[in-house]
Amino acid sequence: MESALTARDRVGVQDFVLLENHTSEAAFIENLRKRFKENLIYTYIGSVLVSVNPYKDLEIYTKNHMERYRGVNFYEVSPHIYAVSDNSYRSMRTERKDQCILISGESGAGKTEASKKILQYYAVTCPASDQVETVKDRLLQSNPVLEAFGNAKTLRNDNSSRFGKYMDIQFDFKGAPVGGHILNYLLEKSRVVHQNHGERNFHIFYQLIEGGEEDLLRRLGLERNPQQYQYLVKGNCPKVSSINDRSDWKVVRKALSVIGFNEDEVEDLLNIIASVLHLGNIQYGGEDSGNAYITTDTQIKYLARLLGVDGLVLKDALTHKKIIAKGEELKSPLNLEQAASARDALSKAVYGRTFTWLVNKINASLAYKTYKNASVIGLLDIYGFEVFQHNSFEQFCINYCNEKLQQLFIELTLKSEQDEYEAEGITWEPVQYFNNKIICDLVEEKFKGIISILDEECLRPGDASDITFLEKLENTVGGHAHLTTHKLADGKTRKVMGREEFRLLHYAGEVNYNVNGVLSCTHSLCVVHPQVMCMSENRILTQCFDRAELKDSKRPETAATQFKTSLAKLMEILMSKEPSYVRCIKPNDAKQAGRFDEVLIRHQVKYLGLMENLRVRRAGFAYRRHYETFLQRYKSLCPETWPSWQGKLADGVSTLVKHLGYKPEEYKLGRSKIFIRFPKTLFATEDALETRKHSLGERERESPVVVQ
Ligand code: AD9
Ligand code: MG
Repeated sequence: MESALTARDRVGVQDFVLLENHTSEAAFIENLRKRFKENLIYTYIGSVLVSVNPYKDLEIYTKNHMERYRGVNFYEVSPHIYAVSDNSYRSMRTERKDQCILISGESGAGKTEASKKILQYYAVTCPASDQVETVKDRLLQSNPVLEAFGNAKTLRNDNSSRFGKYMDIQFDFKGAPVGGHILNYLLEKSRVVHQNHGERNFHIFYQLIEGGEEDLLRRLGLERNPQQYQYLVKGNCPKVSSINDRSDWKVVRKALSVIGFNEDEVEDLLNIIASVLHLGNIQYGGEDSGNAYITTDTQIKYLARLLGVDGLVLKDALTHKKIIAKGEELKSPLNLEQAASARDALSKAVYGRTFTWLVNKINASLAYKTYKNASVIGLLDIYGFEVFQHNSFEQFCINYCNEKLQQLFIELTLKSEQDEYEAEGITWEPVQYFNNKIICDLVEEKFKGIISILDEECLRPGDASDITFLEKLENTVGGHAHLTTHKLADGKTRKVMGREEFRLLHYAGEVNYNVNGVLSCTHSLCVVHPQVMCMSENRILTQCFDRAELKDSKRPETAATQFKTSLAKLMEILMSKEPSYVRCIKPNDAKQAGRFDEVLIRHQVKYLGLMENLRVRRAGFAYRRHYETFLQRYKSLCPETWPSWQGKLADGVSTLVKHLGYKPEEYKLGRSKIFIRFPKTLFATEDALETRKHSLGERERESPVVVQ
């Protein structure tokens, strides 16, 4: 394959390690800016891909582009998401090691688009057969379904993923994709019942209302007007210019059948979606302090039919709570506020569990029978670090997740560098870096960690409240270097912080978390809901609400602990694989093409740890190449190695670099690779190659640089 680099590709440097002034953040950003203006959205830091969202369709994802990257070495073509995809694929094939590609960045930075591009690359370039075609289709079609149920319009992104996703793509011994498996993390269930101004509920609700056929809507008792539904009006944003709910509905219906949902399952699924809307329209009467009663019987009628439950039992469940104490069931009426929150809790539980059911169902359809023999490439598309004006339990979990991923990143990047030098017999100086383990420990340590303290308060009977949790936090970890509350050591209070907040100093910066509602967020449902839902005739709900759960006398795990456990499992999965990284950057908050907001970008460069990443990469040897690849590329620059070298590869490389005038401190020869310390050395060699190509003109075309 001919070297595909053109003069345009060389705007700025295509690998940040080649920057003259590599410690300067300004130089880093200037390089990003220069390339972004030329629509060069991808740049490397060594093998890490930095990607800036162009907010416009670029002609760089065609089949021709895919072909250009297939089987080609990283540095021979311009940086691209396909290069990362191909590199992982080839490592998986040649080294027989499972891979993972970790995609990070803030909301709207392009993570989900990147993961879709990777999946498409494999679908197009990997070997195929009839059975494989079905799997490829299902893998691709799982996206519109998961996005319909798990994505929503937010202020930051019209198609924001409101859940974290890790997807394994499984390949057989021929390298064909034969299966997949998805793990989902922390769906933002609060969106089902409430949306901020300018935001929407999950796409599926609008798709059903806008796109659903007349008789379907009639059967579900729905009107073709989102404004009729309390759960859809909170954000005052029923329509989004970049979204066509009606055509998306068709896409989703088709995707459901490709994945293998039968008509009964689709019917049950839509019954649930409609039920959530009816639940939202349930209204209560009664005095503030008195017992609440339901005033909207039509909704109960629809709900009873769609969910296959007894209307009276449902009414009872929506106005009473049951507590099991010492084996006895106690039932007491709810007041207005409690009843409304019981209704919303039921909606969130039904939607959340249905989403998990959906993921399980997709997994069943992607299941590869002889999974144990498959090689795997995992894709992680998970929420980036979030800092809002008001940060709640959800932001706490999201940022904790990012803290863990950063830890993994530091450990693996440094570890792999170190391992490589060791394997090649090269000595090097270890690099100092900030290890954020201290923050991870603060969150997750047994007994003394924030989650443990939260659990304790959640499960403690009596007067436990959001504020007692905060007090306990102050008493237990108040002196920690990374945690502050409004109380100062001398008993005075900190003005800048609210009474209901605690502040964590994350690796990426400070975030104030409000504890208001944290206990109810982490609590599991009170027993009424599972009891009613277990009686449902809806076949999905009977799977989601298991009767066994009612009998289980153990205290349920809190949401925080569940999240911690699932993250620990994720870390284990990722640790067992060879990672590649895609760091996504959002260029502006207006979702506009061509706008490069420096302040916003500087902030992301900081919390993505890109400068630190570059420092680590530069501290050792900026470049390393297998002898064979190096020789193949540059052999024409030395008469003794051109047109071919007959001796040992290492000797050939040694002869070549001596001829090029490399000084001994500029490089080292390892067991199978040459290590070059300074980028400028390689840069000069690249320039020499370029000059030679130009001077050879036509002849060069006859004898192209062959890259393996
Ligand atoms: V969130 O954390 O899920 O809210 P993401 O996933 O990081 O976020 P997403 O991939 O959804 O962001 O990208 C946001 C929008 O940017 C997309 O809907 C596209 O309109 C746009 N985008 C992102 N990447 C590209 C790209 N490579 N080319 C063109 C892009 N447009
Ligand atoms: Mg996303």
